[in-house]
Amino acid sequence: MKFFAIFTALFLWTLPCFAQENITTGFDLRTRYEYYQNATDMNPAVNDDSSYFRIKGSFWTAWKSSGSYAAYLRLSNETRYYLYRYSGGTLLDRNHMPLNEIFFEDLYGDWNNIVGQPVKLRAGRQELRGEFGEDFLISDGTPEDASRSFYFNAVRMTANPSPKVKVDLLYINDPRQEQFLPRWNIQRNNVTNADLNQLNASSEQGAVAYFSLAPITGLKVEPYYMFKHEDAGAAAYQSVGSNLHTVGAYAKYTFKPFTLRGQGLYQAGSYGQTYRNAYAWYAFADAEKKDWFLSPSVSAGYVSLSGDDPNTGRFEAFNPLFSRSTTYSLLYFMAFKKETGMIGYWTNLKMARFTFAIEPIEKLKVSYTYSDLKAHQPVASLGGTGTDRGQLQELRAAYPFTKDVTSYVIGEKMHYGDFYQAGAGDGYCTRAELSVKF
Ligand SMILES: [Ca+2]
Ligand SMILES: [Ca+2]
Ligand SMILES: [Ca+2]
Repeated sequence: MKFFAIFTALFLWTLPCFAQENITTGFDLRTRYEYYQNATDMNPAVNDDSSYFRIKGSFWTAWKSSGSYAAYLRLSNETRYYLYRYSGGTLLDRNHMPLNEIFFEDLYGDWNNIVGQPVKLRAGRQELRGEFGEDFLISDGTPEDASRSFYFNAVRMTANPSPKVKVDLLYINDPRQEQFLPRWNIQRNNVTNADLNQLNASSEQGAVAYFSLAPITGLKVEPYYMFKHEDAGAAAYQSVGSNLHTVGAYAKYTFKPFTLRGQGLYQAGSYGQTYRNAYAWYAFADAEKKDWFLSPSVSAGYVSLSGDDPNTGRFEAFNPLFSRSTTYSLLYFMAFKKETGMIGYWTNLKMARFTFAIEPIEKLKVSYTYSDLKAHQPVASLGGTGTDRGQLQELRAAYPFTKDVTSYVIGEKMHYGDFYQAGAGDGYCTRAELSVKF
């Protein structure tokens, strides 16, 4: 509650400036159809399939003073209409549309040009997606609700001492369930009364120092330090408390038509009573020729995330920090629940990845991605004999009708390898989305 009190105070503090008010409002509608087959149990003999629509509506209002202050509020609801949903062979929902809660997706205040300096403060519930190093470590502050929301409860100070230097300092507080702001029409389990909108595996806090440097034309270098605390009480990889330090850097170098980009990091800290250390790195090369027939582009790269060696007392699994997200795959995002206790906990991975994209007609972008996934370490509980996670294929088409009306379709297939039990079969998923901004 202390955190809520602080950002409410900051918000209220900006209100006297309404004398020079400048208010804009809007409504966003996001509609999706999603289908998953054999995505969570890797067993074609057991039904874990689901088919459903997702309808998300958001009302927002933004206020800007003529001086240094601004504020933003966004209220959202996402409701699912299940055609059917199975888990472990049991039908959980059929032709069912439980109206979900209305929640604060964003509520923050800004103080720009603090005392005339190039320093900005943003306090409250806010988005951090797309801001830090290709979302590799910071993208979703609410991983347990997947893509319903992405917000962080955070205080962020950004300093721009020169055009080539930016420094961000962040404090993050993301509880397991909503604690800070009111909700309406809260959904609860009939039997256990548990809140059905869990936000995080367990409550988490973090502190980040992130430096964005542009030393020469075309080059970006972004070193960082991140601290993360995880409470105990979640499943598997977050069952005990953890304090984790991460040091690393992201770099990107563009020399048209090529781009080289990569990231490397080291993690160390505690995991319950044991020591944990881990690493991750990736490197990609991209090329695009906008002026060629069909505007082709290609991307190839490799991702390595350390896994826990079962023969040591230490815990060596890479922790994706605040980015348990669908960056690499909608379908395989689901697979980590069985392995780590949490969806989207990308870890213990060696992945070679290749993407080819074209624009067959103006604005329509079609891409194909092939990924070969392996594990550093076998995981005995999955019942496999090896470290071949499998081969993942993704076909995607995106078409913006206008700036405010956008659409895309994704289809994915995963052929599971010997990292899983014999006869694990294939997994499939589809998503079609239409978004409208009013
Ligand atoms: Ca299945
Ligand atoms: Ca989320
Ligand atoms: Ca170990």
